[in-house]
Amino acid sequence: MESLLNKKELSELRSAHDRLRTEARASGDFGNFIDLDAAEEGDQVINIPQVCQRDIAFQRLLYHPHLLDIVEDLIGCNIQLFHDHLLHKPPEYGGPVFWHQDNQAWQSMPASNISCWLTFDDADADNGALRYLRGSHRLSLGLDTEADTGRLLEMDRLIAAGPIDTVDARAGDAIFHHCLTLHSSLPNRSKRPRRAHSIIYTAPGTRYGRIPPWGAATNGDLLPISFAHPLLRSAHAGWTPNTNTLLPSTPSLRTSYNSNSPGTGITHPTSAFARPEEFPHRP
Ligand SMILES: O=C(O)CCC(=O)C(=O)O
Repeated sequence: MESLLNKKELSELRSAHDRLRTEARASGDFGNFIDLDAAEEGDQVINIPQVCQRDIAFQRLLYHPHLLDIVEDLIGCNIQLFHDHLLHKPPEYGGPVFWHQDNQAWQSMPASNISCWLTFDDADADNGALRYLRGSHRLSLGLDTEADTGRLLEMDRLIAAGPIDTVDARAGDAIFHHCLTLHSSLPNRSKRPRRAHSIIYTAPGTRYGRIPPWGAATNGDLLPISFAHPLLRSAHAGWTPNTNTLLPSTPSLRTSYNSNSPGTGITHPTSAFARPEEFPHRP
């Protein structure tokens, strides 16, 4: 969707993005989404989870009416936050994100989660645009992966067959994708940043093979409504959204999204490959 954000919203979100990245660098608590196979030394895709609990601008964004209207068309009028996260490809050192299917990690049942990827800078083939395998949300791709790489079996064959769409987006645009859609992103070799953010929505009542975004693995549990996973829109009479008070932080905020240590959960297929400590922090 073009121009989902206006100039004021964009400027507020850019400032919040910059502030949270500065803080994350200082604390060292951030993830790195890069594809190690394709990355060059120093490559980074900075990832910070649950920014909606770290800055009121990101919390308000969850309730953006245009955004929720689109999500309502896609998954219905009861909408719960699965999680959100900030994604940043620094100029020249922004690495690629490998092809993956989000639901490989979440195993949501029914598989209906929707991601809204918003960019705060123009994104194109030079600075890390997203790529999609057209129609892949309709493929019955299994969840079996290669033991050593974590990549989905069959994925490489499907991608080679295409067609692949590289989606250019202007600052303030939003792209929506289904949790079964195969997607990846190009490296940022330009001198421009690629500041982005993703919100993942779910319908209350969905069950998960793995609890998001940082709990232990589950066995088909529901996702309780909580500070970290609030209801964003509801058909229930009298329900009102919380757009003015920052939700209390939860212990999960101390954990990088990329962590794959026991008990913290892996929440994104790319996260298993993240080892930020191996990468120097470049200016
Ligand atoms: O921002 C990127 O480059 C990757 C985003 C992604 O994989 C996602 O939002 O699921």
